[in-house]
Amino acid sequence: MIRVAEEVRETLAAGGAVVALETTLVAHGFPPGEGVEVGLESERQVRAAGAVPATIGVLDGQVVIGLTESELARFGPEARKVGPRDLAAAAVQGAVGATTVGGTLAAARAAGIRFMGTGGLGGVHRGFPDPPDVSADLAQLARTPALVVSAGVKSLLDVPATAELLESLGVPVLGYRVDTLPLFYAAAGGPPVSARVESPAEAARVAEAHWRLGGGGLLLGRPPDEPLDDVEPLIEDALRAARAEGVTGQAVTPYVLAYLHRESGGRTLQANRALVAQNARLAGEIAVAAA
Ligand code: PSU
Ligand code: MN
Repeated sequence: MIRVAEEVRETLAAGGAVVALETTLVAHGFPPGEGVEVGLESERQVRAAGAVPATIGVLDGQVVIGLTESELARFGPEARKVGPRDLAAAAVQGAVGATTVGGTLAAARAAGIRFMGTGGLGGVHRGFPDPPDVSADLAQLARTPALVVSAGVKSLLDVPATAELLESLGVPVLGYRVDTLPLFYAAAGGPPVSARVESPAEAARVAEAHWRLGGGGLLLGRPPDEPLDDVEPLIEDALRAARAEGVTGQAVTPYVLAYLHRESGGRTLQANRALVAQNARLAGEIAVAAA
């Protein structure tokens, strides 16, 4: 049921550097067609760092670890959004399953991959909605020995609540050359990190030590190189629109991202593309340092 691409399998067997990449942002985080470009650019960044990319998704009854380019092209807006709980059903039912950070981590753990790059981690949604909405990314990260590089937590969430929950779950929140967790588009203003690291090698050493101590996942926040500091009012508009239209659950994040991409005249789209690539690059550098 799990298919690991030959290059990924051989690299892992030799103790080499492999970086897991997700497919939810490919299918649901960008306008149709553009997501695939973002996914391919992430793979190029991982390779430029000297590591092997393993883009993960569910296809033709299998959890595929290391999608080919033509397979990745099948992850469009009609793909199912697949968190940790959805992997098995998506595989058995032959769905095209775009894995979230949590879904990707669950599959990566099965293959022994320890590093991942993404845009922003999911977390606690704002306003404590009824029913409450907390991304499965958090629980899966807590139980998976892997380091995820992201631009922090997506700022459409309740970021302080998410940071508190990460602490409760025992997940180290590292800052890459910063003392506070980046806010996805914005670089500053987030909660303090639990430790700051200055280099890929230091991040790798902290992760290895955490795992030797029996720990699970770690989050490493890398601020975007060209942050946007004025998106918050638009985020509030987007969340209001989502509520007014009755958008809930798994649909909220894609709805809000699409709203922002549209209403910002493409500025958030450009920023999101860039930060995903930057995070993939850094995840590759850390995987190489660890190897
Ligand atoms: N990063 C992005 N765009 C995205 C995501 C991350 O730049 O679309 C996705 C990830 O797959 C993450 C998901 O796991 O958003 C969180 O969705 P939810 O809040 O429904 O768990
Ligand atoms: Mn949710």
